[in-house]
Amino acid sequence: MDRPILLQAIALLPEVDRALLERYTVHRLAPAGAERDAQLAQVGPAIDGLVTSARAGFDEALLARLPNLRVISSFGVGLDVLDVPAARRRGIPVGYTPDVLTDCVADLAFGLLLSIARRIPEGDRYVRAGRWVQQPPQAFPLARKVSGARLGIVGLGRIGQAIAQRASGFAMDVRYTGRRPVQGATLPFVPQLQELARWSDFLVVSTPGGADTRHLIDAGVLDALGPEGFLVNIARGSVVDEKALVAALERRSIAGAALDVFEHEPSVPQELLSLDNVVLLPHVASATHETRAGMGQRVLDNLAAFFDGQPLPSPA
Ligand code: 8YV
Repeated sequence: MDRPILLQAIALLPEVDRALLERYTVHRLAPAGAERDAQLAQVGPAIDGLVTSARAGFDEALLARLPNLRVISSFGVGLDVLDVPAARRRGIPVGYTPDVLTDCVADLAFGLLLSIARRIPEGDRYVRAGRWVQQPPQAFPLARKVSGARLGIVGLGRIGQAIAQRASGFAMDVRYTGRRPVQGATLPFVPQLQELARWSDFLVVSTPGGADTRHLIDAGVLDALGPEGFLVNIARGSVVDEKALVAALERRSIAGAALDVFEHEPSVPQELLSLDNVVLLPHVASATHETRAGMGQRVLDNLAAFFDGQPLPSPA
């Protein structure tokens, strides 16, 4: 059989890129503009498979340039920038990488929660700046206890459930909201997000992104969370109305926020950079050697299954 021809929208791990080259002929997608246009005019009709990611995604316009495309394999669990319905209309299966990143994302949610509650990055800055040894001494402020606190989870999917599991180790009282109660879940379901926010000491966002959840966390939810409440977001920046969040943090109408994701990555609002009651990370929830290797393997497995005539192990 001829080597299948792939279009690769984004560089993955070096070992995954090497594995792709071993089995396939790979074209790296050129930067948007005239160069990409020329590339797609030339190789578009020959492409069998598209390799992309939860960040690079794909849209209908790109699919239109790939008239013989047969499979798509995406690195990541998020589908918000992948036009899966457009692929479905053409009967093109889309593979993605759920499960393998659940633990790391849930771990980081907890890392963020502990960081903001216990002022860990703030304490680190305090020690480095020499304020601990300063004369007269400058007291480090007291923090918020995590064990036994109330945790509200917005979206009890795979990742939300893994966060709840970790919370049980901290003897936290956990409730959740979502579109509907999750079958088999024993945690209390709170239908109204604002009601959950009002109840919560920590509100963790673990919903998918996309149009359905855009600005779900708005000024009303933040008001309900209140001056003692903390927001943690490991989902998508789009789920939080960032302007409302900045306003709430500046007014101290919520206690703090710990964020791995932002509305317009990689740009982070200037106001957040100067606040002490926030912890900011550069979208790294899945970024460990182990998990990224697992995600890369899933990208390869989805492609290999397709070209071997098998169903995709992780179809979207
Ligand atoms: C990745 C993610 O950082 O899987 C996702 O949806 O957001 C992260 O795991 C990234 O999107 C991979 O490209």
